Amino acid sequence: APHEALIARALQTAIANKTISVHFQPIIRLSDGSIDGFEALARWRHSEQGDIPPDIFVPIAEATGQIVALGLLVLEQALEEARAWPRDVSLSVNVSPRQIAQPHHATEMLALILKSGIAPHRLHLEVTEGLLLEPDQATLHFLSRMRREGVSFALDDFGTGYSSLAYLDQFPFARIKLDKAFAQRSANAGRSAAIRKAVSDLAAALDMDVIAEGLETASQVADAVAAGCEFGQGYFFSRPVPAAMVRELLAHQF
Ligand code: G
Ligand code: G
Ligand code: MN
Ligand code: NA
Repeated sequence: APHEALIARALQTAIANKTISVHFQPIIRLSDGSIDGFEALARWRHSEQGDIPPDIFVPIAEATGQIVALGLLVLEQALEEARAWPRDVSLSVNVSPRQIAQPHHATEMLALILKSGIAPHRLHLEVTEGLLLEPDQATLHFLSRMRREGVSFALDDFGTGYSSLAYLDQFPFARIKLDKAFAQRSANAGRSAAIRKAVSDLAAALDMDVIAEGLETASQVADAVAAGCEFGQGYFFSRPVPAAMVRELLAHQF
């Protein structure tokens, strides 16, 4: 569509000029309300169009291949910000399957990590479904190389696709991010509670932690705790915030 072509062209400029910024949303340890880390989320404020949401520009960047440069830019900026955080605070960054399938992408990411001085074990790469559907050599190489360097992986939006269990069988994710759809109480509260509990038990059996996403209310937090989820994320704790506000969140905790 011509609209998408225009956005792709503007995005090219934004990436080149590094006018994409990064916001951060805390990931909370549900046992004590402390902050485990922050997920980096790309933000684009266009000089004329105003905020363009990632739901719009990320899929376009994926379609055009710009996601590779965009992903590296987001990683670089997020790592730069994380340098100011306490050393035990983790950083989660989203990566698209298209990035990972890129030859030499591991080398490029590792160069940024090294340059930042951030310990690789503090970094969690969030990947969504599609990644391991038909993994090619480049993808498998990326995953094993990054893991060897100490980087962790989280399976994002878990439960919304059709083959999530196959991914869990093929690759040792450290974390599962239970999609926000499962935070909402459905018409039958007992059923949604059973699903949360089953995912949490599955994760425990596979030695993975669960992050309950999209927690907006105290009762949703209570439900996640009851299911045995270690971590939570959502508007109840905080919306994604500009980098400058991370310090305040760390001072305040939950
Ligand atoms: O930021 P928001 O909460 O609106 O995110 C919307 C979608 O865009 C989510 O699916 C999120 O994973 C994705 N997204 C945000 N930032 C990035 C990014 O830096 N890289 C990738 N691949 N996806 C991102
Ligand atoms: O797909 P991914 O999980 O990477 O993206 C996170 C997305 O979820 C972002 O768009 C973020 O703004 C959004 N988000 C974070 N917390 C909440 C929440 O509590 N409720 C809803 N509806 N969306 C949330
Ligand atoms: Mn994510
Ligand atoms: Na998610």
